[in-house]
Amino acid sequence: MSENSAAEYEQFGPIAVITMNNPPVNGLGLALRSAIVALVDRALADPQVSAIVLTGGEKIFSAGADIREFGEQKQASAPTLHDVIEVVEACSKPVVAAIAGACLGGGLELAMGCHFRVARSDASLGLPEVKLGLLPGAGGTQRAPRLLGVERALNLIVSGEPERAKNFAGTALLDEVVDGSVLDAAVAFARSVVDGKLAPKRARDIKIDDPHAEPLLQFARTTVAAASRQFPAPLQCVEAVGHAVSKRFDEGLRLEREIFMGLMATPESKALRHIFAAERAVSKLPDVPADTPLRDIRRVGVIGAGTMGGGITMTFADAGIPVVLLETKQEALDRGIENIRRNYAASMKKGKLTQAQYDQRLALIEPTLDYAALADVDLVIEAVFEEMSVKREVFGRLDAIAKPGAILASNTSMLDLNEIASYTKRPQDVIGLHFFSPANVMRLLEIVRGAKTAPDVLATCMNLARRIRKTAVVAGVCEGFIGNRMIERYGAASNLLMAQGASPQQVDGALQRFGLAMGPFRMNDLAGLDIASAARKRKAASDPSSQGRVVADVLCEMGRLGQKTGSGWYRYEAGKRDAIQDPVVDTIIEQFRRENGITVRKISDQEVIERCIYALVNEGARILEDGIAARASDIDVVYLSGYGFPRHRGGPMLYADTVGLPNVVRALRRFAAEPGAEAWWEPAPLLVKLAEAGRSFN
Ligand code: T1G
Repeated sequence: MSENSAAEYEQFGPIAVITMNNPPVNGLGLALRSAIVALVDRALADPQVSAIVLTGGEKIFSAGADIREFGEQKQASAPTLHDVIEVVEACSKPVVAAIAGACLGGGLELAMGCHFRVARSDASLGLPEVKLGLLPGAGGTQRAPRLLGVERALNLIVSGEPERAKNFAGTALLDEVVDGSVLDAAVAFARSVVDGKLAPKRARDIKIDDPHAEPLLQFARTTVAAASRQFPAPLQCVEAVGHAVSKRFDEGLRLEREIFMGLMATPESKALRHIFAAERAVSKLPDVPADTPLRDIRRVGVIGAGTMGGGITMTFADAGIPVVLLETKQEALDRGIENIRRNYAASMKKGKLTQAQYDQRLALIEPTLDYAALADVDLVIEAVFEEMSVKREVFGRLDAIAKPGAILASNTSMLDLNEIASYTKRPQDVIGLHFFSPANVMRLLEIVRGAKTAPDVLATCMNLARRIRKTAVVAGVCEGFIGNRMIERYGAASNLLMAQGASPQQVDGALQRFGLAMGPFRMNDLAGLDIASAARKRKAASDPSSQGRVVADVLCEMGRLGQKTGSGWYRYEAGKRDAIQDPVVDTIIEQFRRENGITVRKISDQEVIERCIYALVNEGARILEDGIAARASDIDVVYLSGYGFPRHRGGPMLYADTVGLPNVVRALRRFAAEPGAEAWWEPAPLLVKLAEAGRSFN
């Protein structure tokens, strides 16, 4: 066998086997592309070789183009993926793809360029480019319709969802679907091609003759356009498939390439590629080696059966992890269990859960009033009242009861984790696991590392987050960690805009058009105005310089706490969630402006966006300066998975990069220069430094 760094060559009689070898996923980077071409040429030049098998081995074929090359010269350097596929397809000797594991994007396009394809039944075949804001740019939109028919090709390309190889059995996409070694099967298949003197079959030669093609495409255009307003790629996918139907192959290929290059340059694709990389970077902790040994988490304890404790309990039960749920009073415990039961019953009613899954989850939950029941759990998460005296009592008891090596976690959203850790003799085992309500639904989990949290505790919780299907971001200890610390500035900015002349519905409307799932005032009504009001009062008691009485306090005093009381910033019809403008609130706002001598001014939607989003970005820069977040893209992940930030903008920090940091700095300086402006409008030093150096956050 001859070793080439990115691919290997081996001969079995008249069959040459080329095995791609570019860990971790055989990304089709320049080195691998060059190796494949060189080894196909070697097989062509060898008269002993009658056929070629191209494979990635028994674990993975290829995850497609090497995303790390995107935007770099390498991506366009010859041999491009197009060149490689052309070499394979034009090869005079039959080329058989042997597919196991992931065969995605450019990987499947390469396989479709081969003359025959043999796949293991459980292999995963897909064209996920649309999830990166792209389309299959190496012939996928032209070959897939020829091999699968227009309808199946459209579904595969527009959904971006992979399917098991067995689903393609009997189509021209796969010549054989096997169990066991796909390499043995492919070599045997190649021999049969040689013995049978079968000519190489080329997808490009298949004519599409589907009378339903046009109506299908028309239907796809309408449905896709409606479903993907903020993303150009899905509709372009349909157009490219349309070219496969109406144009000659090479013309269709050219048009596909044109569309692909256009999509590569869109901000939406840059945002989605950024998110792809960001969601993988979060688990990399500079000072925690990837091979840090993990503690075994087999059984978990949750203290507190309220909304958060119940949601956290469900999160572990959903992941099949046994949970001991502790409360201090029987009726609180019963209420907590009843809420969990009701939530699962509702999921069952919606068909999201079977009766068996319902029973299995409830069987995993052990309610108790006795701390001793936590003696042998591997991790305890407290979700008790947000009061330091209560945390102190709980952690003192945990320290005495929990077994050595158990991880003690607090779900606190605002309190100082280092102080909490100091109430135990094992601060190295203490960590923050900040879930977002409802905990069994929200993907975001902020993992708060204390000054003394041990690296293996951190690594264990990062790994656990994957098991409970959470997107975990590590935060340092500060008030509000990452998400809530930034949302506080965003809320203050929206309140300032409202006080100075923008109505709550103007602020919400502008931000919702920007792409936020919900504007700040509607979000306040959903969360409840009393929570923030109580936090403000607590802060004012200890820090007289903090923000004074605001309109929300007036609304609270009137009992307008938000959706839960039928009115807050908006009015709500019984049982409905539609936010209806309420003239009572307009009067209160006008009165507040008069009492505070505020001159009302006309405010543009652009200013609403700039003030609210740049307030987030500026605080994000400070969070980076303070070392609370390891990287800017972590902050983006927090906002995308926990605060409904629009994915087509990639997160607040990427959005700032897209706007251009000098423009962000200029706007912040304008806001800071206004009479009476809060000091935090001053652009953060890091932001200024990057802007002046012509650099970006990411
Ligand atoms: N290129 C480079 N690296 C990749 C990669 C890729 N395509 N896919 C994954 N990785 C890295 C990833 O960053 C991580 O790195 C490691 O592999 C494990 O990934 C012309 C242009 C294959 C199903 O969109 O869906 O082809 O963190 O954590 O959960 O038409 O990765 O270890 O340093 O996700 O087991 C189209 C994307 C490309 C497939 C494996 N292909 N990848 O999932 O591991 S565009 C995709 C995935 C294209 C052509 C176009 C998944 C996976 P690190 P992971 P996983």
